[in-house]
Amino acid sequence: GRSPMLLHISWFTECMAAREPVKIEPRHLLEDALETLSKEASFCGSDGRSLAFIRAASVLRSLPSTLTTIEELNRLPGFGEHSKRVVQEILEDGFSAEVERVTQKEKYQTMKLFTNIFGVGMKTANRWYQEGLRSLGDLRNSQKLKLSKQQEAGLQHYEDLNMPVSRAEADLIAKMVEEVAHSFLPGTIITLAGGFRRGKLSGHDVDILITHAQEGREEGLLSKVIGQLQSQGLILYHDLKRNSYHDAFSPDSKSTSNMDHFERSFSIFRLKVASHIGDIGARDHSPESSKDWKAVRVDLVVTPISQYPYALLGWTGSKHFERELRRFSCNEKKMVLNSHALYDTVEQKILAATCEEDIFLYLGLEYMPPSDRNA
Ligand code: 8DG
Ligand code: MN
Ligand code: MN
Repeated sequence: GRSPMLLHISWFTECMAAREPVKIEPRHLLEDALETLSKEASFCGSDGRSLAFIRAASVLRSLPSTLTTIEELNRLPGFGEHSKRVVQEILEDGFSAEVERVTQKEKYQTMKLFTNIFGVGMKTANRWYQEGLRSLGDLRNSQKLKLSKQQEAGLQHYEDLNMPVSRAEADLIAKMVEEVAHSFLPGTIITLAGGFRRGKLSGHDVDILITHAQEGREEGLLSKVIGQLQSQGLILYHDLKRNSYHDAFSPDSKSTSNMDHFERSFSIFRLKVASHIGDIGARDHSPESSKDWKAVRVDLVVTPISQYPYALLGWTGSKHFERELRRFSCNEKKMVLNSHALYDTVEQKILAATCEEDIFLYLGLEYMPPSDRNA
């Protein structure tokens, strides 16, 4: 018979095609509850448990309509006992005592606060928590704390960076990048990836792919683009990484690592906004509240055209979709998929692709448009 994953993906495609675009409140409640438990598990170092809750939330998200009875739940894949229990609780009582207990926990609240800082991962957040730090004020006032440049920027722009980025803002930033890129290299192709490519109306950052139809022309472009934007005062933070695929990614490395080897910059842009737009003015009454700009996280990724379809697939997400797809290719197809290539471990060769459709074809899957990848 067909593999569970293949069934899951095709079941998932059908559901996504049928779903309504509007989120219904109870479903939201269920997903949020499962996501809270997933976060809590990851804060405790239980990655397996965390993933189980993510899977369950993802299944709910892909349903065409709201779940109302526990019987419907029993017919769904991907639900463990714990997730079922929590969902049942919410369906019956309107809330889950366990979830409420978690959100009240000081450790949970602090870890959530700290890991929402750009540049702060679980390990750092946990260390700070153990050291007795509890608030952003604690971090800002601490004398002995050694922050990286990235964390400093993350802390400085915390409020802005935790405000959603709108589609209009994302388009504006893509346009800015495109104009500057074209001034250095006409024909540069700029693509908005990430959640916005999946049709989301807002996101936590802007993911931009940069390529050029002529292989190799894209090399060195990013530092020029960043330099130009910086001289215009549009960059608050950047961290340029050189590409490393020449040494690190080769057919015989057979790397299953999810780390990318593209030239890239995880940066913070200074985006001009009309001061009456958004809740900037409403947030407080300090002189800062009249500021006419907003800090926005931007991921810029440069890819040679030969790797572009893989980079596009990898950077469109969602994270959970990518994880499931990579697991599927590995387990069911004995192929290693990452943002650079697809490697057939049986034939021992890299499979070249000219578009995303090629990749789905190699994997024996029906093509899924980006809007179906919101798992
Ligand atoms: P959001 O920003 O609206 O919250 O959602 P998103 O756009 O789906 O999430 P994201 O965190 O911006 O990630 C977008 C995709 O980028 C995700 O599927 C994973 C992919 N990605 C890579 N490499 C890397 C990497 O090194 N870091 C991060 N953060 N994402 C990466 O392929
Ligand atoms: Mn994103
Ligand atoms: Mn991103």
